[in-house]
Amino acid sequence: MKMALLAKSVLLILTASLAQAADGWKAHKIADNLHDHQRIVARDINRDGLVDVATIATDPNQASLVQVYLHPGKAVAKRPWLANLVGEMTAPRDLVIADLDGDNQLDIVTSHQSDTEQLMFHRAVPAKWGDSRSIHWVSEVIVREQPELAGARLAVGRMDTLRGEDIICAGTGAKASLGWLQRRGIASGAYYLEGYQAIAQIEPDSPIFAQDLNRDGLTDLLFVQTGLVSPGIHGLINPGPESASRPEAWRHTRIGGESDSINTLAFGDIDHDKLPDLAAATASGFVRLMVQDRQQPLHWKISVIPPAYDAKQGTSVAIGDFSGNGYSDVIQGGWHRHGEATLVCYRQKVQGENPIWVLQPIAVLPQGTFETVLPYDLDRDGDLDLLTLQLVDGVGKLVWYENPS
Ligand SMILES: [Ca+2]
Ligand SMILES: [Ca+2]
Ligand SMILES: [Ca+2]
Ligand SMILES: [Ca+2]
Repeated sequence: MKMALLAKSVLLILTASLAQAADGWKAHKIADNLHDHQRIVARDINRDGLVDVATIATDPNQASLVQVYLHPGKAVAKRPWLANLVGEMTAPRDLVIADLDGDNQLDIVTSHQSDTEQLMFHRAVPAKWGDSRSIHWVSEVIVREQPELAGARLAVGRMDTLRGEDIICAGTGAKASLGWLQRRGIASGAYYLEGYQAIAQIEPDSPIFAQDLNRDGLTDLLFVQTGLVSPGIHGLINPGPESASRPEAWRHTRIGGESDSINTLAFGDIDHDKLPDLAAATASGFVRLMVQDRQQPLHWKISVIPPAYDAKQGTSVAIGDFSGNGYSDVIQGGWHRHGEATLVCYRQKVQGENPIWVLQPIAVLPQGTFETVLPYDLDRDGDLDLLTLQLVDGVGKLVWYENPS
C-alpha cells in the first residue's frame, strides 16, 4: 500500500508540474502500428532536408524488420510518417545510416546475430524518378564467416581518405574487440572492403561511440566499460589514415574516472567553446557532465546534475540548445523505483563561472523507459525537438516531442 502510494507520488508531482506548464511539450507518434521497435537511428536519407528515421522492429507475427520512416514534410510532421520497408531479416541487432560506397547517397548497414552472415549493406534506389519519398532497397551481405562480429554494435566515422564513410563495429563474446571495416582503394576512387580491422580489446557489450573529440577532423572512438576491469569511459584518439591500422598508434585516454557506472553517453558543446563535451546517464540517476578544458584538450572538468524526481537510473541522455539562448541544455530519461519513467530538460542558465540547471519536465510514462532520445528540429520551426524510442509496457514506440519554446 505504502509502495503504491510512493509510486503514485512521482506521477502526481509530475502530472502537476506538466499541467502547470500549460504550453508543455506535445507528443506525436511517428509510427502508428503495432510494431515493437528496438533500435533507432536518424539522418536525412532521401536528401530532402528533413531528417528520417531507420529502425529495427518486430511485427505482430514476430518477423524482424528493418524499416525507414521518411519525414512526410513540415506541414504534416505531426501525423504518422511514411513507413518504407528495407526488408524482413534474420536476427538484426544494430543499424547505422552511412554512405559506405561513397556515392553521396546514404544507405543502411545492419548487423545480425548469425554464424554465417554478420553484416549487410542496403542500398537506397529511387523507385520513381524525381520522387524522393519513393525508395526501394537492394541488400547484400558484406561480412560473412566472421562469428566475432555476430550481433555487433555499429557506428559511423571516417578512418581513411577514401570517398565515403567507414563502419565502426564492436564484436561480441569473450574476445570482443572494437574496430572498423577497412576499405582498400583501387583505381580512380573505387575500392573494395578488405575486412575487419580490430583496434582494441573491449568488454563484451560495451556501448561504443564515434566522435571527433580533439577536433582534428579524424573520428575518435569511445567505449564504456561497466565490469570490474577498468570501468568507465575510454577514448581512443585517431592517429590519422597512415597509422590507423596499427592498434598501438591509437592514443588511449580515460574520460572522467571510474566513479559512476555509466549507462550511455551524449555529445555536444556544453560550455560554448566549440570543443565537444559529454553528458552521461548513470546507474545512480545522476547526470555526469564532462566538459573539455579549453587550455588542455582531452582534460575534463567533471560535474553532476542530481536526479530529477528521485530517478533511480538514467536510461538516456541528450545535449542541445532547446531554449535557444546559445547555451546547451541537457535532456535525461529517468527510470523510477516502481517502473515509471520521466523525461526532463535541465535548462542551462549561465551565472558567473558555473551554470545553473533549471528543471523542466517533458513527459512521464506510468510504466516504461525512455530508451533513446535524439535532438532534431522535427517540425522545422527553428527550435530543437526530441525524437525518442520509448518502451511502453514493454513495447518499443517511436514518439517525438514538440518543443513549446
Ligand atoms: Ca528526408
Ligand atoms: Ca580526432
Ligand atoms: Ca565545450
Ligand atoms: Ca521544432
